[in-house]
Amino acid sequence: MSLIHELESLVQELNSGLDQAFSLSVVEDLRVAFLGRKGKLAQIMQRLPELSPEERPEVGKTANIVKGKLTDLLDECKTKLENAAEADKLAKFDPSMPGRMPWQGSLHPITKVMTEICDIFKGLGYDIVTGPEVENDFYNFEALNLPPEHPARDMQDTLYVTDNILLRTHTSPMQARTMLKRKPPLAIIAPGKVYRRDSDLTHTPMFHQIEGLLVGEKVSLAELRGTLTAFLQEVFGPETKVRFRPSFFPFTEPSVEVDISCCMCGGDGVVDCKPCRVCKQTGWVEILGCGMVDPEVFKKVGYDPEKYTGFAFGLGVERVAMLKYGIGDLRMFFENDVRFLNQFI
Ligand code: 2NL
Repeated sequence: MSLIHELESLVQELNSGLDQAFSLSVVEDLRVAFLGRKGKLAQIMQRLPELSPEERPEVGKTANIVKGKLTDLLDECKTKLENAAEADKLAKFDPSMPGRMPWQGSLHPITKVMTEICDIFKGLGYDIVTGPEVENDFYNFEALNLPPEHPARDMQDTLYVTDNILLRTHTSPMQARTMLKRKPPLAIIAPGKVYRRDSDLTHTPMFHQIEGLLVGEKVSLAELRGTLTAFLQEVFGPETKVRFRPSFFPFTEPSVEVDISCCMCGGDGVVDCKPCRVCKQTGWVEILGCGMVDPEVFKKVGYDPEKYTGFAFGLGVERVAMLKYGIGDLRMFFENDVRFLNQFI
């Protein structure tokens, strides 16, 4: 068989090879077998020296044409297979399938309760004020009628940075700051983190507090009672009973502690025939402290105690969240176990 004939028969041979090629890797194997360095075309061309110089140009020309045809055949088959694969993928794609849900974050239960409480007071016309967690002695103690000998100032209870600088032990410094800046009437809510040297089953060195202050002319204990009753029934439900007991705080006179009917047992003291663990069978749980602002506090911030009266209150956010959601262990809030947190999405 002449070389020209052999060259031309390569086209037919590749064609029948490609008829059986159902994958791109087979097409690639054929490309190597026909056009590779040691492929069929190259092997035929190695025999060119066997020919006379007159015959060589004709064979060379045929070889180029055949090479072009082989390349075209291979490319064509490759494109066909690629298109088929794409069409197959599209046929399998189901646009009606639901998309993958993105992971969703959610607010921490403490943040939720803080926001809820702030929103209730916003609705009553209070302004929200926030400020530094690192405070000085004056705003945290002195302005609030806590004299230097007061036990709360003890190193045992307060985290000091220096003699005069400390981590605030309550959010009242913000109320002192606001009173020094603004004149009455005013109604403010101070939410935030507070710090105390305390760590056991029911205390963490950092916790969250919300304090409220309302100052004006002829503000009375009756208004304090009405405001807090409305607030507590909003948070714990309209059936909640509210009880006021005399107490003591250095910055209020008179001072009051407030109990609500136990939201676990509804005030019965018994759940499922067992003694209620939340209220210890008393039917009541303590929820906040409050009182009429002590005239000494007004004097410290330059308000005339003859002209102005006011009420103030403070509550622990963790405690509200525990009662509201029936959480028995304070540490749950700080462990950040997603199985716990997922319940508040
Ligand atoms: C509690 C009790 C309370 C206040 C906080 C306050 C602030 C100013 C003036 C007067 Cl600037 N009082 N705050 C008053 C009574 C009670 O907190 O048990 N908190 C967790």
